[in-house]
Amino acid sequence: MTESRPPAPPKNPLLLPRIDDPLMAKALEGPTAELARVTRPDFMQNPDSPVEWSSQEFARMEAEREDFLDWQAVIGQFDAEAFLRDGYAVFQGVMSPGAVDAWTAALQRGQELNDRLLSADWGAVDWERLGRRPPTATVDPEDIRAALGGSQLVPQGDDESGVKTLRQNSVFAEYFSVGHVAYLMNLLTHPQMLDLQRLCLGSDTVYFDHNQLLTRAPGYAGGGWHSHQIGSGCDNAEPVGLEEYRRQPNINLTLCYPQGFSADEDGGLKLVRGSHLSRDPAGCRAPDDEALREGWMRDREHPVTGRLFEIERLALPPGSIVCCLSHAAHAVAPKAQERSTRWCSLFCYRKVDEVSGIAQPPHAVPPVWALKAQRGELPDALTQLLRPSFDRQLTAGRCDPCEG
Ligand SMILES: O=C(O)CCC(=O)C(=O)O
Ligand SMILES: [Fe+2]
Repeated sequence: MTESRPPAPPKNPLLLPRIDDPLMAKALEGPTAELARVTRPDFMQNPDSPVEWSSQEFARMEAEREDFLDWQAVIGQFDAEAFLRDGYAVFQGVMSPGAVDAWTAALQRGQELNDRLLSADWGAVDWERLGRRPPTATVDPEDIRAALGGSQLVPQGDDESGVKTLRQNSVFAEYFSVGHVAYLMNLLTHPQMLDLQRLCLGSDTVYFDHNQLLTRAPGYAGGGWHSHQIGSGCDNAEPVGLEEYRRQPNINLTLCYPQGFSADEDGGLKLVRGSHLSRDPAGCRAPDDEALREGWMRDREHPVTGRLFEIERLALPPGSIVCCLSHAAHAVAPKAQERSTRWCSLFCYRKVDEVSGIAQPPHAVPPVWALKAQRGELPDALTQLLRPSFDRQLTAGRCDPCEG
């Protein structure tokens, strides 16, 4: 076998100075409607998916839109100083009752679509029009079975079986779920969502970074401790003071739990106050609580309050949201077999680097959406949010979200 394994497709192809791969170049040349069609194979049975919407459908979405947050409750529970100092803010029960129901239904629908792709014959995908040769391997059926009903479970070491291609193009509904389910698309550009981002990031201009379904089904083994990079030279760097930290191109992980969760064996979120200030995504990793306490957390204290680092296991009522800065240490509790699925939607936005004025490229905008935005085919608010996925001036020539 002389053929090399296919690398993952580039993250932000429109930011590249040129595209060397002829198949990829061809996929990005044609009408966006054609590429959109390829990302929704017939077996998905989702003809109304937002990636195929016309401007009328976006207009209808905006006209019919209702508040999804009790804004007074949001403001009442938010303390900007504490958010910056602790790295996260918890908003309990702030969704409107209508939003709790609509959001839950939207996540169930997204999961159903994700499972549909998992169960399908990927030979029916038009790989060449997605910009690559058809895969030479398939995912082990046992791995497929184990991934059904949950998120982030399909193995994706390389792109031999095409998983990364399907992920980056949001053929999987769990990645860029807003492109599959109308209610989620409505939230992406919703004025209240953008106000929440401005409130947390302390910036009038905010950009989209990535969006996922985070479904944790009964039997989920739990997610280890980690934090996420923001790029721009701010990762794995020396700690800085609060004001300097605020000026970084921070990412606000907005974790939305329409049905909430309890603290024990329920797929709940765990966090460590003040851990973001260490700016250490490379070092801040552990498979479980014990390992984090014995390892990374040991002898570390909150640099502002002086309190020893502690693991906080959240318990949230329905309609709750957690906003968390990317560098904050977080993990997910296991989900016991007898409990019901934990539903969550992740919406991430970021600000520009206040010192350099540079916007970092996004972690995950599917090429078809970047292309639509670049060609002026989307509503203004959405084009603006997606601008760092195609505007080389704004990103100062950077292509990678984690570039320094
Ligand atoms: O499932 C969760 O609550 C958080 C997941 C997470 O940390 C991630 O997707 O990076
Ligand atoms: Fe995470």
